[in-house]
Parts: sequence; C-alpha cells; structure tokens
Amino acid sequence: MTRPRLTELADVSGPARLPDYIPHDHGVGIIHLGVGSFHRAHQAVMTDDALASDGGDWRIVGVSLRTKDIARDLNAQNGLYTLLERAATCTTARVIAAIDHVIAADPQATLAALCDPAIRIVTLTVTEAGYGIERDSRLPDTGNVIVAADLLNPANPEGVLGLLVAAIVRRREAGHKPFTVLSCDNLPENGELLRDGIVGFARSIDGDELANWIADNVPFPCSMVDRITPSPTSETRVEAALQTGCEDKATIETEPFSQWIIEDRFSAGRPRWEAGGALFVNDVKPYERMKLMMLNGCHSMLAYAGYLVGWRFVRDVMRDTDLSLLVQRHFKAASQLLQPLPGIDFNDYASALTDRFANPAIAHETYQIATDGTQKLPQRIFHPALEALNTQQDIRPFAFTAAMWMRFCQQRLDDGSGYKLRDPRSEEITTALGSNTQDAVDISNAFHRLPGLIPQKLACNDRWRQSVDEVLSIVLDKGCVAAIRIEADCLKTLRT
Ligand code: CS2
Repeated sequence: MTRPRLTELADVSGPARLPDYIPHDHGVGIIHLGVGSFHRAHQAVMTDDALASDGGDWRIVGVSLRTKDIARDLNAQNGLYTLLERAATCTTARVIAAIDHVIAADPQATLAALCDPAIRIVTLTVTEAGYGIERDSRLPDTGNVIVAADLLNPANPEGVLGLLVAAIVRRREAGHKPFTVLSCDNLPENGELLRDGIVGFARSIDGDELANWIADNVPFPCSMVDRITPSPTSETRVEAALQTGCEDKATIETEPFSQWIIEDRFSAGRPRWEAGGALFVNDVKPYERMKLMMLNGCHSMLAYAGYLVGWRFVRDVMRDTDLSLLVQRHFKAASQLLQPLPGIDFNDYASALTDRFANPAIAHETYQIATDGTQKLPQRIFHPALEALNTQQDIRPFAFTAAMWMRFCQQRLDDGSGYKLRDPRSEEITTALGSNTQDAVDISNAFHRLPGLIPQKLACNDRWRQSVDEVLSIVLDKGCVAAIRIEADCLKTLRT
C-alpha cells in the first residue's frame, strides 16, 4: 500500500498525537547544531511542549554540520517527524513540529542563520568529539584539522568553535544581542568547557578584548540531558507508518523517560521548557556527575563487556546474570563518589536505571554506546577511578571497564571475527597496539601512554595498574566469557 509522505499535519490519519499548536504561527528563535536522533527525541520534544503551552517564536532551525541525509529527509517533510515512545508494554506516537527546517553541511548558510537577530539561543548536540576542545587545557584543540583550519581562516569557519565565534563577532558588530549558547552533550561542565573553548578561540584570533567581551556577555549555561535513544531502524518506520498513516523517513524512537536539567542563565529569553518537564536549577554539576558516572559510566562498562561476549543490545546484557551483577556493582561504586543530592536517593536512581536498561522494547545497541571511547571514558571512568583511589573507595569496577575497553580496541571477538573500532583516535590506538595481541602488561602500557587520555596520577598508580592488568590478563588468557564469570564470582564471594 502506498502512503502519502508526512508533509502536513493534515496528512496524518492514524492514532499519533498531533501538536497542540499551529506550527506556522511561530517564528524561529533557536539554532540547533547536530540534529541527530537524540536532539529530535529530547530538546525538540520539550520545545514542542513549550510551544503548545506558552507559544512564542521558538521554533528550531536545525544544522547538520557534516551529513546531508537528515536535512534532506526532514526538509522534504517540512520539519515534521514521528516520535515513537516505546514502553515495555505499549508504543505511543506523536508528531513533532518544533523544527522549522534544517541546514545541510553548509557553513556559510549556518553562519548567516546564526547572525539572524531572531535567533536568541544556540543549542548543541555534536557529541563529545565534535567540540574540538582539548580537555586538559580547555583550549581549542589545534591537532583537530577543522579547528586548525578555522584558526587560520576565521572569516570562513566550518567547525563549532569557529562558527560560534564568527557569529558572535558579526552580531556584536551589527549591534544584535548575543545569543545564549547551551551545550546538551554528555560532557562534565559542558557549558563552562564550551565557554573556555570559545573564549580561547577568540583570544587566538583577536586578542584579549574580544575574549573578555565574550566571557562577560555571552551566557553558557550547563545542562544535563537524559533520554535513551537507539538509532532508528526499518521497524521504526513500519511502526511510524501504522501510527500516522504516512511514510516518515525522519521518524525516531525512544524510551518514555526524559530529563533535562538546565542552569537558568539566558541572554534574551527562552522557551518555557518546564512545560515538557525541564528542571531549572542554579548548579547542574551534581546532577551531571550523577548521570555521567552512574548511567553513562555503567553504559560504557556493559557496552564493552556485553559486545565482547556477543550481546547486541543493552536489554540482552541485563538478562545475563553475571553482567547484571556487574551493572549493580558499577552503580554502587559510582554512587559512592557522589555528594548527597537533595530529593534524590541514589539507590532509587540505580533501580530506575536498571528498569530503563532492561526495557524490552528498546533495542539500544552495545556497539552504538561503544563508539568514541577515548572521548567518553575520561569523564565516565578514568576521573571517577582517580576519585575512588583518592577516597579509598572501590576501584575495581572502573579498572574492569578500562580493561574491557582495551580488549574491545583489539577489534576482534574471541571467536576471531572482526569489527571496526569507531573512535577519532582509532589509528593512534591501532599503531600503539602494534602487533602485540597477548601481553596484558604491554597492551595496558600502550594505552596508559596515549597522550591526554588517562590522568597521569591514575596511570602512575600501582594499585590501579595492577587491577587493570589483572583483568586484562584474565580476559586474554581465558577469554571474555570466562573473565566476566570470574569477576562476577569474586563479587558473589565477597558478598557471602
Ligand atoms: C550512551 C548515551 O551512547 C552512549 O554513550 O551512554 O548516549 C546515553 O544513552 C544517553 O546519555 C542517555 O541519556
């Protein structure tokens, strides 16, 4: 049966819920860099709720910095798409109309849009690797090809830092109010990190005056975002067609849970995102630490270990009795590093995470989470491990994750089948590993020597090194299944 393409709300004929507002009655006010599935399952949805409840000119201009596919699919649908929310027992659908249009891999058009005085907020989900900021110095990463090119030619930027600085400069010259820059990526102190990168970029191209002006005039609130969003599949499209009666090439699926915690510092207003459940606080850091260390840290652990023993989805890992014990161990170790947070019980948080990870309707691939380990593990595993060492807490769950990641970087399963390491530093890792495939200490040394990755104090600590090397040698000698069994058995013995 041929169905019409989803292009107008009037096309929808199924049970999907429609927006409670008329999209074209609202102008744009936000530019979002990185219109992937996560943005469409999270911020765009809360913006849709805010438009419905409070109106305002807050529709979103999406920017896809590198690829053209999402822009092509969404623009062909006037920005409309179906959001499927998959709970364990039922799936519901709604059509989202918050996105006005998407700019596809076009830096000049992006810069022009960023300079539009109607734009009052710039939000970002460009992944941990997409910022081009060196984590230790918090300065622009001159080893990043795009950042280096933008520093040489700041009038024609292509990367995040270059585009934002050029837009801030042009708006200032034109007498337009600065926009607020709101990072929505899983990075610690994401707003402050981005501010430091931007200010550093401005100082490099134009000296202290511009850098100080930005620091004084452009707000960079931090935010914590949370919604588990697997990559859409052909089944997502089939379900969207049932729910809308339309063909939807931009549909996505996600879990029912959604959380956004934001510092309320905006230069020129904001949508009333509270209508979609956003929480505004003075300081996001404690929430961010909780989420990065408990949810994301545990995700990385179960993704590497799970993938290595053949579990394709997170929900499969949660049914593995040994791994599910290690999941609980990780939650506990991470939560012991957190300061109490009023209104939040970390045991309840862990148990809610357990249910979310186990959701049978969510097909979240371990391989998806295993991507970009060098960008994710510092905040999820290495810095927490250092904190655990400094406070005499349990380091083993972090060492176990590090060892599993190192084994994953070898790009082969125990049965010899291969897969691709998706990481911006994959070539460096492969070179560092060389032909060594069996000596745990040598392999661990190679990883610990990678510049700017594992904090020096951790890399030099004997307890940490022994723990990582021990797990890695068991994994290499006995195989991944056995290593996980041994780890879980030790835990059971400790408990009895
Ligand atoms: C995951 C996150 O891919 C990953 O690394 O840990 O994308 C995670 O699903 C989200 O942060 C959940 O909010």
